[in-house]
Formats: sequence, C-alpha cells, structure tokens
Amino acid sequence: MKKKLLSFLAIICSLCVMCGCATEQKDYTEESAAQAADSISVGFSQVGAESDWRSANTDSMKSSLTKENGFDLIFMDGQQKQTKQITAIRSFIQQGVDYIVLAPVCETGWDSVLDEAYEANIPVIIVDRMIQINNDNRYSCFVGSDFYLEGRKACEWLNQYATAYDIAKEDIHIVDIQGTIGSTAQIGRTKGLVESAKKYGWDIREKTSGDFTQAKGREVMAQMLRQYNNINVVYCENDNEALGAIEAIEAAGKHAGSNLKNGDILVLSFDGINETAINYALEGTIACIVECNPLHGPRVRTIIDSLERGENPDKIEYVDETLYSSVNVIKSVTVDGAKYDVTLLTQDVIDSREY
Ligand code: GZL
Repeated sequence: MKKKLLSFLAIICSLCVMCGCATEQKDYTEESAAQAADSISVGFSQVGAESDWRSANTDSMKSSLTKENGFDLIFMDGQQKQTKQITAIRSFIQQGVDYIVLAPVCETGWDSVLDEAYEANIPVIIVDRMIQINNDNRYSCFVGSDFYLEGRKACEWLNQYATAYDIAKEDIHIVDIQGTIGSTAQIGRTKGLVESAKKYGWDIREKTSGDFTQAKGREVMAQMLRQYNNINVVYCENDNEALGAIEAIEAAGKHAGSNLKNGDILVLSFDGINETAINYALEGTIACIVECNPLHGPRVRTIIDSLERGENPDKIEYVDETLYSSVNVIKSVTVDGAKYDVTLLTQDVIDSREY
C-alpha cells in the first residue's frame, strides 16, 4: 500500500503544482502523502462478533493498530463464515495492503487464498486460532492461545476438585458444549477433555456444539437435560455458552454451583471476559473459568514493527493465561510436568484485571 499509494499521491502533487492549485491544497496533499507514505496498511479479517471474547479481541486490535501508531487498519467482520473471510483477504490483496492479519474461523481451507497473498508478496499474521495448510511459509507468525493446554488445565482442576471432595470417578457425568466445530479453540479444548476423561475414568454423556453463543448453549443444554438425568458437570467451551447452559439448568429446576456432592451441577468454562460469567465464578455459580487472553493487538503491532525492521520474530507465540477458581482448595494445576498457578477469584482480582 505504501508503495502504490506513494506513487499515486506523487502524481497528484505534481498535478497540483502544474495547475497552480492553492498553496494550502498542495501543502495538504504533500502532508497527507507523507502521512500515507509512512503509514502501514493492515487488512484484518476477524471471525465475527459471536462472543464477548471476540469483541475484546477486536477492541484490542483496533486500539493497537491506530493512525497515531502509524497504521491504516481495514477491518472486515467475517460473520463466522469462512467464505466471507476469504473474500475479505482477496479484497485486501487487490487493495495492495502491506500486511494481512487473519483470525481464522476454522483451521482448514486457507491454502489457495494464502497462496495468492504470498504471490502478492503480502505477509500474513495469524491470530487467535491456528490454520492447517500445506506450506507454513504462507504465514509469517501466529499469536494466540494453546487451547489443548487450556482444556487439560480445566480437567486437572476437575480432578483435584474430585479428589479434594472425595468424589468417585464413577460419579462424574459430563456433557461438553463444544465451540464452533473445526475451530482450534474447539479442537484443543475438546481434545483436552476427551483425553482427561479417559485418563481419570470419567463418563462423557455427550459432546455437542453450542457454536460459542449463549442462545445455542441454552438450547443444547436444555436438550441434554431432557435426555440425561445424571449430568453433574457441564464443560462449556466458552463463557457465552456457560451463561446459556446456566439459564437452561435453572429453567429445569436444577442448580449450577460448586457443591457437586450437594446436588449442584458444576459448570466449567473458558474465556473470562463476560462480566456476568466472572461474577458467577466469584459466587460459585461457575466453578472455574480458564482464562483465554484476547489482547493480541499489542503483540501484532510488535510483530509488524519487527518485520518492518527486517527482523525475524518467533513463528509461534502463545499468550499468558491463568485459571480462575471459585474454590480455594486448588492452588495450582500440573500439565506435562509444568505447574500453573490457579487464581482464587475475589473482587480484588476482578478489579485488578486488564479486561
Ligand atoms: C479463543 C476464541 C474463542 C473464544 C470464544 O481464542 O477463538 O472464540 O473462546 C470465541 O469466546 O468465540
């Protein structure tokens, strides 16, 4: 963009000088030419606006890639459809942007459009969820979460909970309200649960997609409560689904809480963005939330600045995340020998959070 725009504006400038346009017009054009010449144009294809996490992620990108910071951001909402995201990427290529940032709705189906970006010599940065492509030189960097680790953290919390409260593995009956099928967040979080259930001998009654939305979460939870009479753990793959599940649990005359032995249904969730969900975790209506950090904007800005300097930033960068617990008997979880702190959710913790 800088290259194309610069030559276009240079022509305008010379035309202004040739036809004797007013001085301020020439000055304005020269100034805007200089500003445009310096700004880095970025086309950002976002998944959609399906959840609070997504809104926080969009805000983070928009507040980092600003004109004041030297960027010209073109934002396109994919409405959770890969076809719309591919159209957006092709539009960015036609506009000759300097960089493309993609938050992919799903992992596969990106090879041809990223080949086109590569042939147009436009670097691509993947954020949030990962892609599976034949040639991984089609993207420069990835910044996001390790969703498989998130899933295993949640399950290690559940295993410690069962141990602390003397709950037999045979007495744990789980339903999994999955995220958007085929998204890395869903693939990793589901894999973490399925592997842990096998390891600890837990019963998974059903796995079905809530598409990361509250409405769908409520719908599928109501259907599963009608189908199974012994559900006592609901593994929601994001907070918006958890809010919907809790509505369905309460509508069925049951209670979401942190005392499984007392008949509560334990709700586990991911994200930690939605204010209601966080307050539910404070009071115990949600038993634990695995934080999913949405603040990719500053990291993308750092990556682009590094690439502009001709440097070679890390290909894969995972963001730091904690696990919020409503019960204080669990201080940490260990996954693959690595220890991760668990944060007991208090009002002070909530007040001190970045988002
Ligand atoms: C996670 C992100 C997921 C969130 C959901 O990084 O891809 O998508 O967990 C969002 O809230 O819809």
